[in-house]
Amino acid sequence: MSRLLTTIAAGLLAALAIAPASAQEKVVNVYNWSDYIDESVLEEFTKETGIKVRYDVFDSNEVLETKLLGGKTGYDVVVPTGSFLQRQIQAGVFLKLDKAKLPNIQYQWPLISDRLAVYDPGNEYAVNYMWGTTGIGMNVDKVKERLGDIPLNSWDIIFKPEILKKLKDCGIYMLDGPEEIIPTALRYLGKDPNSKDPKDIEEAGKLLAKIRPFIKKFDSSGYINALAGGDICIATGWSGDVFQAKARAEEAAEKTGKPAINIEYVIPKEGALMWFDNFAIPKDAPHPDEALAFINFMMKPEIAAKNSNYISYASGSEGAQQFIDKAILDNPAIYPDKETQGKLFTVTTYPQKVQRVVTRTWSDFKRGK
Ligand code: N2P
Repeated sequence: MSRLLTTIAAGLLAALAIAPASAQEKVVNVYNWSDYIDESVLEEFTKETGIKVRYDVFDSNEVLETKLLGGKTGYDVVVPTGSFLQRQIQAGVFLKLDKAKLPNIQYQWPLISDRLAVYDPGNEYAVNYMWGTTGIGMNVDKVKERLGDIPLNSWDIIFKPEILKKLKDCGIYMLDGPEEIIPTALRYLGKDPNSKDPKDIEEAGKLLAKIRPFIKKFDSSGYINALAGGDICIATGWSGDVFQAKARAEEAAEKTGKPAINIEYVIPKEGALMWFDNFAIPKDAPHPDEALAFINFMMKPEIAAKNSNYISYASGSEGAQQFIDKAILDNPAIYPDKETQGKLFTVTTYPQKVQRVVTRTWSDFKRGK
C-alpha cells in the first residue's frame, strides 16, 4: 500500500474506534468491578436518559490505577477503593464532582460519606457506591471434613501453615490484592494493619511465604464460580462475592436436584479489612456530563437497592435501605452489627517509598521467593 493509502486507512480505523454509533448518540464509558451490578439497571438508565452505556470490568485496584495514572483511559466513570482513591486524588487524575448535577446525593448515607472523607477530604471527588469486607469464603463441608471440628472463625485457617496445608488438596485461592492481604496478615500478627513501617511489611511477607506452597492460584474474580462449582474449598474473598457464590451454588442445586454446596463467608474473630468502593470521574473523561448523569442515577434509592439486592454488598445509600431485602440488611456479614463493627479496621494509602516495599513483598510472595 502507498504511504498515503496507509495513512488514510489508519485514520479511518482510528475514527471508527472512537466514533459513537451515530453523531447524536450519547454515551457513557463505565469501568467497574466485575460481578458488581445488576445489569438491568444499565438498560433502565439508557431508557430514562437516552445515554448508552459501554460497560467494562476489572478485578483489581492495581489494574485500574495503572490505567488511571497513564491517562486517556477513555472511561467516564471508574470505581476505585478508598485507599487507592486517596493517592489518585493526590496524583490529580480526577475531576471535581459538580454536585449541582448530582441531586440524588441527598440519599447518600452520612456515616459512609464521613468514612469516605478520610480518603477524599470534603467529599469533593467521589461518592460511595458499595462497601464491604475482606474475609474468608469456604466450602464448609469440605473444610470440616479436613479440619475436623475446629472453629472456622479465625485467620488461623489461612495463616497457620499446618492448618492450611490440610486444605491444599481441595483447592485454595488467594485474592490478588497486596494492599488488602498484607494489612490482614499484619492484623493477624497483632501489628497495626495500617502500618507504614517497611519492617512490618517484611514481617507480613515472611508469614505469607510460609503459606505460599499451598496456594493454587491468585485470583480476585474467578473464585466466585470456583467456590460455587466445588472446584476449591477456601478463598480469601470479598463479602458480597462469597454470597454470590453461595447463591450460584443454590441455583445449581435447584437445577440438578443435588444438595447445594454449603458456602459461608466468615469475618474472622481477629478482624477484617473494611473498604469503600466509589464512583469518580477521570479528569480527561470524554463525556463528563453523561458520567454525572450515570452517577446520579446510581444513587437513586430504588436503583442502589436493586444493585445491593443483586450483588449482596452494602450500599452507600441510606435512602436505599427501605428497598433492600431484609436478608441482606439483617446479615451482619454484609451490614455489620455493632459487635462485628468492633472487629473491622480500615487502611489508608502508602507513601510511595513504602508502596514499593509492598509491591516487592507481594511479587516475592506470588513467585514463591
Ligand atoms: C466485586 C468486588 C468488589 C469489591 N466483585 C472489592 N473492592
